[in-house]
Amino acid sequence: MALDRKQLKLYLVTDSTGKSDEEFLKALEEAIEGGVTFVQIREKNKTTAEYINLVSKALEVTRKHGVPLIVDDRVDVVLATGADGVHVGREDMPVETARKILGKEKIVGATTKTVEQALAAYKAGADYLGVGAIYPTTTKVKTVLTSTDTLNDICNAVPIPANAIGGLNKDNLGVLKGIPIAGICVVSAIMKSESPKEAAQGLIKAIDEL
Ligand code: TZP
Ligand code: MG
Repeated sequence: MALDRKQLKLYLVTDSTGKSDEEFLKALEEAIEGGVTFVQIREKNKTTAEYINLVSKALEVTRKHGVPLIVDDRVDVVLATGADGVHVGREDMPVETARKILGKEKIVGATTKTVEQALAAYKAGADYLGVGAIYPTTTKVKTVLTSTDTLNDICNAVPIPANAIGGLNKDNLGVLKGIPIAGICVVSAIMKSESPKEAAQGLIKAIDEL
């Protein structure tokens, strides 16, 4: 699947904690209706069987709306469900290996925190980069902060799109002004909201005002 940088404008990384599958799928659909353009399913506490089941159901929602859905880390779950690709972090499968297994039609995204890592991920076949955490996050404890200067340098160093991630919400995007990101990635700003649709709409508005 060829990835257009516009598709990365509002990138939702999911967290189904505290939600039944039905509640999760409803939140996902509402978020897409509110403007989410890209979805990464990220589950840390599911069995493989549960993960495959949830991704299969989520794909019905994302396909209906023409939004790509990729899976965090789990190349096996991508192969099992036919999802659109994978996102690999620093401790996950190397980009080159994921690309080799999934082929050129699938999306492979990578987390990078330095220009050197960004160039390596690009050369290894990544389609886009996630860069952060920009702010401290309550979602992922094991991450370090990345400065907006580094984010800017990464965007200018590689020809593939890069998104900012980490602690972002509609009221704190100002630090990203002028940096040529393709979009932002959020977890809590949408997943912890009472109304995922309104949360997504608010984020789109804030991105447009940058
Ligand atoms: N990678 C870097 S920060 C982060 C990930 C997956 C979590 C971002 O979550 P939130 O809730 O938007 O801060
Ligand atoms: Mg990971």
